[in-house]
Amino acid sequence: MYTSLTNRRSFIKKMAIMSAMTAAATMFPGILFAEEQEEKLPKGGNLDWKKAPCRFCGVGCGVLVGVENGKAVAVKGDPKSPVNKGLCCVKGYHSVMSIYGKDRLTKPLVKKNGKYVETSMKEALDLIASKMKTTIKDHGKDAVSIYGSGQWTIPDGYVASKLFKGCIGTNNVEANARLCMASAVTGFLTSFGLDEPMGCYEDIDHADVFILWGNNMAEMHPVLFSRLLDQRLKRGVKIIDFATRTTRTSMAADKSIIFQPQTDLAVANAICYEIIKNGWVNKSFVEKHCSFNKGLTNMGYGLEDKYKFKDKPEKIDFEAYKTFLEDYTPEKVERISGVSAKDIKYMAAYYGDPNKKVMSLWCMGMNQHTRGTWINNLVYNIHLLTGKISTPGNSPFSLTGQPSACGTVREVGTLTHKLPHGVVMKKEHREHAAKIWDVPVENIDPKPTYHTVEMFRALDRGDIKFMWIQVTNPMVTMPKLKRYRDACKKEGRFIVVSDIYPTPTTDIADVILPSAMWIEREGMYGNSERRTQYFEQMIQPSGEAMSDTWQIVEVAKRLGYEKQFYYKEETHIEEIYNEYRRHHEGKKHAMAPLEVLKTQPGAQWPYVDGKSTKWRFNSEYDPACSNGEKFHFYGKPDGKAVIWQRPYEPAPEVPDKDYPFWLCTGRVIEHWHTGSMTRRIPVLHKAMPHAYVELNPEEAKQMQIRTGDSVKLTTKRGEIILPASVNERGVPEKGQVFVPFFDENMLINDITLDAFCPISKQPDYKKCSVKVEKV
Ligand code: MGD
Ligand code: MGD
Ligand code: SF4
Ligand code: MOS
Repeated sequence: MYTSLTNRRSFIKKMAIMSAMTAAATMFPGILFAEEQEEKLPKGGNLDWKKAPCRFCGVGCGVLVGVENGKAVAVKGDPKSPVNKGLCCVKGYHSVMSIYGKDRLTKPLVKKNGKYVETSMKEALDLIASKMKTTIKDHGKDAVSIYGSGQWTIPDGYVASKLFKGCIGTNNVEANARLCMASAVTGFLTSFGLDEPMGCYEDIDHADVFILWGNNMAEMHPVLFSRLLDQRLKRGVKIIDFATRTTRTSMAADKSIIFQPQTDLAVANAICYEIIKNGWVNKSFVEKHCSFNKGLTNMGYGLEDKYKFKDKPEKIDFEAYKTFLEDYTPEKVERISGVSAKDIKYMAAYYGDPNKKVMSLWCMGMNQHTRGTWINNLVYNIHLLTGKISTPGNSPFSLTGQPSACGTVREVGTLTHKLPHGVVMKKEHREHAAKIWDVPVENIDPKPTYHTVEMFRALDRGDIKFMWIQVTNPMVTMPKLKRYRDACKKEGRFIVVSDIYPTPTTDIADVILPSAMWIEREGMYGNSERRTQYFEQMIQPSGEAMSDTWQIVEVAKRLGYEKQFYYKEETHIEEIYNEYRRHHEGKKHAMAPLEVLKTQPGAQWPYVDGKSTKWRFNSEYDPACSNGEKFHFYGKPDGKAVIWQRPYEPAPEVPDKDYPFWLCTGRVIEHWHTGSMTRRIPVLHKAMPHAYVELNPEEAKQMQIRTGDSVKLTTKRGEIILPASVNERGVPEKGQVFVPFFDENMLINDITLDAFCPISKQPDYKKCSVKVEKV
């Protein structure tokens, strides 16, 4: 029933005997130990406060960490940070406690005859390098891979990309942000030709209306959400929560509008229909700054292996686009979406009102979507038609989740097709990277290999034999997990996992490397608003733990790349950052010098002439604009942003008579993703001790299910039993259920679907069909 993984099970058993914990408590390794630790933390005294960005979410709050006797013992919000202005959320305040869980990994472990044996760091790194060498020799360079994270620091991702893409010559570099931000990226690229938001958090201080497109900001971006609430107190702004379920965000909003899963596509088109019909189009803006495209449709859902898809954009004109929208009158869309025509018109009227500044915000509801690229495009369409973009308060804003999904994955380019500046497919981009990396340009392969889901499928097939996993826990977070767990365990695969705690992913590793966490090393993160932030090393790493950056450097040297990995241990972060900055030189993407990051609460790229850029594509703020107009979308060759004709298409798996409910998955405020860190923080663990399935109250009553009762969920991929939650944290609509994924003992991903957006390759964790039974 509740999954429990072998080697941790024995560890738990040992601890259970030692402290005579209850059966339930044994399911949470580490947590009780952190509690003991709490007692031991020094209290009061002379704290030395040092600044850092928060370890957790993509808001990127500035925090001050209190260090005493070599230990991080307290956290407060940095009042100087323009992001959070001194505030933090529960995760931020308790973040330092996640360093001190009793079962921190402190020594490398190597699997020998099915058992983990402690070794020295030197031996473990020697083994990894020799495994990589023989794998490359026997099976070619594309048999080795690295799977990283939006929680990698910038230097971690940079050296990973340099080693794999530049030196070894394989594009087998991916990161978990594929599961998270890929649709946001392809949305930006198709609409604007350049990634990342044009606006910034300061938009919050100027906007009159906030429309949230299926993100639960009160729980997932809490400090930013408090800035919205603060504006409501000060200026009476309106907050509209447009979502598929009722959450704490809906409860705090001025209006909650619920739509059926996937139909946001239809509603966005209906809003555009209304804008045109009512004459709310900003004609001069559209004529000067926009062009119209139509893409391919019926492009599948990436379920087939080796699925190849090529979009073929076709230019169209405004009239053709207008005709296409005739299918999306509010009355027609009401029937598909469940949103009343009145509510569609209500939202359209705010977007259309020239006297209201509107900020749209979104995150995983729109990105984890089998038409994720499309729905990103469609929300940009609304802002482009009305010209509400790139000015303070008028802002389509794609929120990121992880602290450095932008900084490390999108900007450093740790995805198969990417380079720090540009893409592997383009010769001039390869030449630029090769020059800085000091490698022959022929080393860089012009063909992308595998995106994340395909990378694990390649491991399953045996095309990939070696995988190094850093700062991510895929044996909890991959969709359709069982297939990929079985793949990792296959004969002839060699898996290295760098983590700070034992997890279901370290359970499948051949080598486990203990990593230095966050302020145990030096690094930088980049947040949602293009802000790069630096943190120094404040405390000593636990045991032999080594930073992820230096682990890669050590292996690179062993593989014979001493020339490229010339960095000195004492100064390597600075050397790497300075080298990295060279990739982004120029007005469109320049990164701030390290001295600036050290003294300021971060800087926003493009950082030009000693200044951060707050609003891109607007000549008043952005020095890269050069067309002599107020706006310049210089990411596209013609300087124009694209309005895309994209239809509504249903999800790949919809409820039917055998699996009559929608299953949505996501997060809760207390826990960070797989809970490996937050479940070791006693207060957070106590507040949210285990996963559950959220049911609609009326349906729960019909099925005679009450909170705490066991409920079996079955999809085409398997089944899982969870306790019910009725009228607690969130309330799903009829015909829908919701499960958070933080609990490694109740692996919801064993039953999710691995269908993805064929353009972004980002899986849709928000929708599949499920059977719900009381057991
Ligand atoms: P989720 O819980 O993943 O959160 O932040 P969010 O995206 O805000 O998303 C759930 C929402 O998806 C649901 O409430 C539902 O309304 C919406 N949804 C479902 N189906 C659809 C659909 O068809 N269309 C649309 N538009 N919406 C739909 C995620 C973010 O949170 C991320 S990516 C990360 S990496 C961070 N993780 C994280 C965490 O683990 N814990 C905490 N406390 N905060 C976090 N912040 C970040
Ligand atoms: P995390 O728990 O963040 O989850 O998924 P993951 O990245 O897999 O994993 C981070 C790991 O790094 C933890 O094991 C932690 O202990 C370890 N760690 C912490 N600090 C360090 C360090 O400094 N070095 C090293 N080496 N390790 C460290 C997140 C992913 O999940 C994301 S971003 C999304 S958006 C997806 N969302 C999602 C969903 O909405 N629903 C479902 N069902 N599944 C999902 N999976 C995806
Ligand atoms: Fe950290 Fe995000 Fe909370 Fe800010 S909102 S304190 S960045 S987890
Ligand atoms: Mo979730 S960044 O946005 O990885």
